Amino acid sequence: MNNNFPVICLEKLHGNEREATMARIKDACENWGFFEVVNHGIPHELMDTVERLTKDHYKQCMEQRFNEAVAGKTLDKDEEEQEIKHMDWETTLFLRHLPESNISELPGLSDEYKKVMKEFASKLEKVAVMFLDLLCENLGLEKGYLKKIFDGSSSSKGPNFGTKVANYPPCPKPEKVKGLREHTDAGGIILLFQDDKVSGLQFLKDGHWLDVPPLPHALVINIGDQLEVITNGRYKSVEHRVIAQKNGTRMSIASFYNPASDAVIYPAPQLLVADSDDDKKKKNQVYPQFVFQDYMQLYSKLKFEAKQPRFDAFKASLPPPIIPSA
Ligand SMILES: O=C(O)CCC(=O)C(=O)O
Ligand SMILES: [Fe+2]
Repeated sequence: MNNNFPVICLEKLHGNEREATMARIKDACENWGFFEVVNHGIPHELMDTVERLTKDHYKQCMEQRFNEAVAGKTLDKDEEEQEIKHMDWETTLFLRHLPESNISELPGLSDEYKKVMKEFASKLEKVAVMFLDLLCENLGLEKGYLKKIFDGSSSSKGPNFGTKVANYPPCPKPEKVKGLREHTDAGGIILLFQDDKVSGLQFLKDGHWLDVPPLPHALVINIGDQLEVITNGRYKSVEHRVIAQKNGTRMSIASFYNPASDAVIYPAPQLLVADSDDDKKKKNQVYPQFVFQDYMQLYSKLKFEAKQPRFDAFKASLPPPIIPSA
């Protein structure tokens, strides 16, 4: 099933295979919504250190708490064989990088871990910003178009960028609880450094759940709801979930490069029908216009629901969108 899962070597963007590589990125964005990139420029040694320190932190600060607070209680208490739908079998730690870092204020992290995560985040930020321009190129949007939307207004604090460090502990009854329930990601572009041995991440393609194969030192990239709106549905944010595993703890470090809180999100006029007739353009605009922080407020309540009602809520609550002329 997974034989064709896109794995793209970014080094080839610098040589005579650039065109073919751009075409692979286009196919991955249009037809998969999930893909892996290798040779992305982030040093493997740095990734190895991130992995080692993340696993150390989990062992020291998270594992016991999870076992006491969650593991022992939830599964044993409920003798019925029904799936538990109100929780996820994971431990999480959230780091914010932009608009300003909160890493130095977080308790329980060693100075070395803080320093390494800051360095990793600054490298991931560069990859995310580079990707926004690669997407522009593939979409026929001018260079910088997406970044400018993500930057927000002139008085804005700029894009939001954060990392969710998760560990999915082994689960004795994976049929009863998900590592992480099915959802799409709210934001822009997501870069994930996942465990190279313990799998579990799946995404939906053509009605089937497919595994995202573990691949050492790769970054998994996926598209969030905001890029679906801006591309007027040309790229889709794809449903994904994590299956809890009986054996092994799975590390996952997901970094979310999102628009500024005050960014106005709307389909790029260039991606609506190339027709001078304004009525036709409006008809072709299947996504609404909204302010990113309003979307996030709704998402925080409806993360595990289908995305369409979220988009519809903005269609219903706002006056007809203003479509700037192309
Ligand atoms: O842990 C993973 O592999 C995915 C995490 C994820 O989808 C999320 O946090 O939104
Ligand atoms: Fe996600």
